Amino acid sequence: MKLTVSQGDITKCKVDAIVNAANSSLLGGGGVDGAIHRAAGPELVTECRTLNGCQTGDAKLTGGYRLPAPYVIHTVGPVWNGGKNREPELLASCYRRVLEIASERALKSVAFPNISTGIYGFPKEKACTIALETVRNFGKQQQTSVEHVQFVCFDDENYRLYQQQLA
Ligand code: AR6
Repeated sequence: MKLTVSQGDITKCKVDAIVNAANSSLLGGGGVDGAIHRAAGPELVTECRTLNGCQTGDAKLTGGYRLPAPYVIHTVGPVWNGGKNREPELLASCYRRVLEIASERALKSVAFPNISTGIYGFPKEKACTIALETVRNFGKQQQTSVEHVQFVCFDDENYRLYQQQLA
């Protein structure tokens, strides 16, 4: 499994699935969630309404509609609340569940945003370490169709952290 980092807008990524940092309603919101829903078009929320939401740490797949990516895997990161409410464990679970679902669907390429590090306030450096460790371990331990995982950073701080920690 190859891991790469880039900076930009995840809605432009031509991969098998982009990941959405959603909330438990799966009905849209701000940040990357808002950008994905705007770019995918209204059919996305129509499909999301049939899913009955999603728990923190879990993930669900939909079509990508008007996005270049044919699928979106929506995951719900934890809200940072000091770190003693299982936030690290729940964030790791998001990355694992996405890769499990991608593997079930035989997908080869997945692009992740920096889950929970915006509106949900997870410290960026800790989140970066968890993301890279969890994805690397998954690649080593599980049989998976996923050959390429891209971390798409939006802000400069995350981009710098991912470049440092991946090196
Ligand atoms: N492409 C890639 N990354 C982006 C984009 C984009 N177009 N836009 C923002 N980011 P956030 P969260 C980055 O707040 O913290 C929503 O309202 C951003 O710089 O989108 O998991 C949901 O509905 C940050 O690094 O998600 C939830 O209610 C990262 O994406 C809540 O926000 C995540 O920031 C989820 O909060």
